[in-house]
Amino acid sequence: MKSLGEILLRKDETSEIVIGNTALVRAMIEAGTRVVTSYPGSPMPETAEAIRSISKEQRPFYFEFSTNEKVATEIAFGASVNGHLSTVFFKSVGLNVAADSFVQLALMKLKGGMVVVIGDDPGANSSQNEQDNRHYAHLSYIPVFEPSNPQEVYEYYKEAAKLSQEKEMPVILRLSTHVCHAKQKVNFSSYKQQEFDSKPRFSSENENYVPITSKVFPMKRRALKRIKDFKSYSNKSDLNKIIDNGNKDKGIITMGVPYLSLRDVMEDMDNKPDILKLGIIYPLPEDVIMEFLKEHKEVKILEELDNVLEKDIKALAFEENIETEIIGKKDIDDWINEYTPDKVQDVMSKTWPSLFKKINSKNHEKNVENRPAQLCPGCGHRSAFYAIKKALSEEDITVADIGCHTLGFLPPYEMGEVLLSMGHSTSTGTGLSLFNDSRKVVSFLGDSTMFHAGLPGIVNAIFNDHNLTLVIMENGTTAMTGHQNHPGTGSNFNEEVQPIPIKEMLKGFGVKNVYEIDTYAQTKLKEVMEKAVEEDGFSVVIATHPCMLKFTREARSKGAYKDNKVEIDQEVCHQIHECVKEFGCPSFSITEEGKVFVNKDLCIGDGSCIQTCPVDAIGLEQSNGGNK
Ligand SMILES: Cc1ncc(C[n+]2csc(CCOP(=O)(O)OP(=O)(O)O)c2C)c(N)n1
Ligand code: SF4
Ligand code: SF4
Repeated sequence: MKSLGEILLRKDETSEIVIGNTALVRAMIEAGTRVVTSYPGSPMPETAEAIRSISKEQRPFYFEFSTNEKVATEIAFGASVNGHLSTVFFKSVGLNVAADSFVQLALMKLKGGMVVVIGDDPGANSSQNEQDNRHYAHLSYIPVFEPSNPQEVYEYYKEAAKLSQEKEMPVILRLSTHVCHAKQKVNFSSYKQQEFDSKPRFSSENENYVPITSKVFPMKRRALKRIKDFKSYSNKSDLNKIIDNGNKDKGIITMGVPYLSLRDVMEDMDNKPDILKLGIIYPLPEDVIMEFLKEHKEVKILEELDNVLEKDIKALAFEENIETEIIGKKDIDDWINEYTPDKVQDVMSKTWPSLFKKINSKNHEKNVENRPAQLCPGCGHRSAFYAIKKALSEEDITVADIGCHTLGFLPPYEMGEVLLSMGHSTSTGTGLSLFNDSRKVVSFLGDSTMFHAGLPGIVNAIFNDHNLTLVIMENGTTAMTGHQNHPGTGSNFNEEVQPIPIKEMLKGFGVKNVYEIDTYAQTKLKEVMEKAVEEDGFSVVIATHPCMLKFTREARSKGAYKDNKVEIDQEVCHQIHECVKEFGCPSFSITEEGKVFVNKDLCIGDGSCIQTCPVDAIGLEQSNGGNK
């Protein structure tokens, strides 16, 4: 059996069952992409895993995880103006971080071409919002392609790359969670590996790359003209498809995942509406849309999240005096959550009740019980929250940030009462500390997030002499998105590098009170916290412990992890339940008689719970070679 790396590199025609994120990597290879950058975030991380499956020596392009999405975008931009086809990929909210540079891209002549792949997250499956990045298209004058399945991801990327190279402009490939993760047999073409050299191609002699003062206008004019010209491509493109069901009364204009769900919902219907499935959603194929509108009495615009298409199509119909009834979103619920088959059925039955009522009984989704998110057994963040909670008073204000440690806001810790965006916590905490003499402010920040967007807030707290305590939750990885390296870990995607030591860095910045302590040393951490919050000004506690999920996986794979378990000495246990109610390791549960029970399948035997028991009833299993 061939490895994923071998499949991705295979030069002849082949087909393989892959997820959208993997199909994307094959498309990058076939298109001759030269530089690829990213910052981790769902729904995109499997793209990097597929890239990792090809050894660095065999990888036909350069790849790196950059420190954040803006940096990643700028690197891809730089590579493109130097003549190399480049791609940056990141999650939905990553575009907000990249935006300051991203919105400039259309002004530039991108010699090598550049594809910006955005993983939107309708349903907020793993994001703090459901932002609809189609809005950025109008703002940035960048065309948007939207595939609905892995085969289309592969085809659309190649087409986007080709156009981007030809027209020397950026193109967005907008994916969404289910397109990234859906599995399908994808047909890959044969390809020839392109020859590259390292000859520098960048030249500012004949081209302006500095948009300042009046130089902005010709650049903007060119961006607008390119978008205008793109419309004729959009009108002719096969990426927009009509599914003619012979219904001249009713039609549906849709795209992406809603299209797939619609097909599912319409499977058993007799009088199916015609469908116009858009693959290019900006600039719209206006002629195709007008024709479709004219041919139908009523047209429903079926789109996930915001009414982006609806507004554009209604404006178009108004300008062209088209009398077709255009039906958009009916109520607020239509703006929320993924357009699964059940949701589409619901939305469509509000539009055409008689047509869609027949299938109302069809239950497309199985009800799966929601599993509450929780920190892993043995997670160092748990020990940190447990100890820090004991050091603070009820009055104190705690600010969360984004990462596994966000889960500290859940009971029993309830630490982290406000959350805005990645890296916000020091600055939000700073704002909370102003005109606030009686309540201490404590902000939490993950180590990866600190390098991503946390540093400006830290530098600001030093610069403006603010009064708060920052706890850096250092677990030596970007845990929440799948354990990617960051500048503090000592390796990047490709090789080992000098780690940036957080403590020394902060001291170098001029933070006077910096403490570093292993989170498993709970009593000591509590004391350090008590001291830090009493300091005047800005203090930092680096609460450090390796991510135990990563640590145990790696140690087990090397045969170097001793799988101990803890046990409860029922004769000693007073049923105080501190281990369950305050420490909250998921391995513990309480039986009906009040006895504490350890789930041995979950327990990793790290022993961080032992110190939480006031009567010393928890100990490592004797039979396993542990000791009390
Ligand atoms: C702008 C933005 N980019 C990416 C993400 C995805 N993301 C969520 S948490 C996280 C980093 C978590 O790492 P760290 O701060 O070290 O905390 P840990 O999960 O390791 O506790 C990332 C990259 C995001 N939410 N927002
Ligand atoms: S992945 Fe690591 S950091 Fe995240 S909860 Fe699990 S042990 Fe903790
Ligand atoms: S040793 Fe204690 S803290 Fe660690 S997993 Fe087992 S029960 Fe949980």
